[in-house]
Amino acid sequence: MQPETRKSEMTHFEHIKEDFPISRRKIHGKRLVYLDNAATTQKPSVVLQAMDRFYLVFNANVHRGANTLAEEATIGYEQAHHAVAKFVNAKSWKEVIFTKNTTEAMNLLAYSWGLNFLKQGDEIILSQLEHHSSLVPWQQIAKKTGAKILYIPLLDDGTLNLIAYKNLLSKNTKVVCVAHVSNALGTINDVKTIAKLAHGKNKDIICIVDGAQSVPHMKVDVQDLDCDFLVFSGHKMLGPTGIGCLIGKQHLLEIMPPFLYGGDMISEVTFEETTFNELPWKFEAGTPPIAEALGLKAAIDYLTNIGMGNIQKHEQELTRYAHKILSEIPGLKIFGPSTEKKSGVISFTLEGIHPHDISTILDRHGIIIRGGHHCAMPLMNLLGITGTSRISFYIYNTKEDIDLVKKALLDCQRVFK
Ligand code: C6P
Repeated sequence: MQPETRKSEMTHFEHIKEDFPISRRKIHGKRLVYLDNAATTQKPSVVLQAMDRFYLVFNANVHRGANTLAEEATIGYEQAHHAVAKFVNAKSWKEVIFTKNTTEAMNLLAYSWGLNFLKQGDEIILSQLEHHSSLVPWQQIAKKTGAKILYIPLLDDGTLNLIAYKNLLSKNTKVVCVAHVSNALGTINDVKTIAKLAHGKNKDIICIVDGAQSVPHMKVDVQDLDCDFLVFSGHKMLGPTGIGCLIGKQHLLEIMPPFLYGGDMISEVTFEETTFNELPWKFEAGTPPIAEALGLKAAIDYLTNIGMGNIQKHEQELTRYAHKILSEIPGLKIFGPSTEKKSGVISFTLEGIHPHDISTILDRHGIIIRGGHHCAMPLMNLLGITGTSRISFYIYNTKEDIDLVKKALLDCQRVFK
């Protein structure tokens, strides 16, 4: 089904699976039920075709040659920046920098902004919900600069304690970095208020939003959030692996030194000196992910055509249904907040059965989920557990998928009785 036909039947999500070739796949003879979308999503034909078309029709390097192929590749690559800018309402496409993924975007910030602008006694505020891709780079930069990390505590209901956060803000605060949505609990954090409180304290505090689990699932508007930086990954939003985004306010990107050095990020080089290229190329050294950028643009067009509001509504409905259905299983405990405060991520434990065993049994039913610490080990320690089982939804999931999960979990209990 072509995405153009979708607009008139926008909320008819049951047909969306047809756009995804992998949905015809069988696992152990059962139809594939893919519920590990927080890890990575499946790809629709339009994304695969956009990447194929690049290699089949106009494969060339960008910015490097006055020839038809290079011109077409360059135009396509730049259009992808424009598409991302529009998708998250960045002020300019120059504020869009392509990285490898969220992790690389966060490292770029930590090494370029953190290492150069932080000093002994400065404070970085993270939350107890953060993914290792925020925790680890900022811990390393804190060690190198003598800055201190403070954590916004988690409340019993799985949301962040914003009163405690307010009290953590001080004249020493230089960075606030929080995930918009927790990949481990599904909590939607009020990053707009978090940024507003920080900037109210001191307009120069750098507010970073980790949008890895929000940008694919809801409308995210960087100007509305008034965050200084937003990071996310293409592969979690129907796009290919190998491309992620850093969105940053232009005046901040202008004063930051490059993270990687080499070709394409320069303006002029002598044997002694180098001047750097303008934004965004200053931060995109070497041959960039061209096919991946075209794939990401196709994914954005596809998502936009469905409508981010419709996608969020669909996932909310699935989340409410899953809470109801899974809560009927004896010994099953769901972690994280109530359904109004969470996105389509459901983390749970099943009494007496290890998450890895649950993943294995569900796989035999054709159901792909994730079990473990979800790259949030400090959070798991705080909760007094080693890990959870996690199902995470996207546009192609249905209530029937959730019914199948319930059936498989009951089977798990029979196996481990
Ligand atoms: N989470 C999961 O939950 P990368 O690997 O760079 O594309 O994304 C890193 C990342 C950063 N922040 C959040 C909130 C995330 O959820 C993730 C990735 C995956 O299954 C892998 S642990």
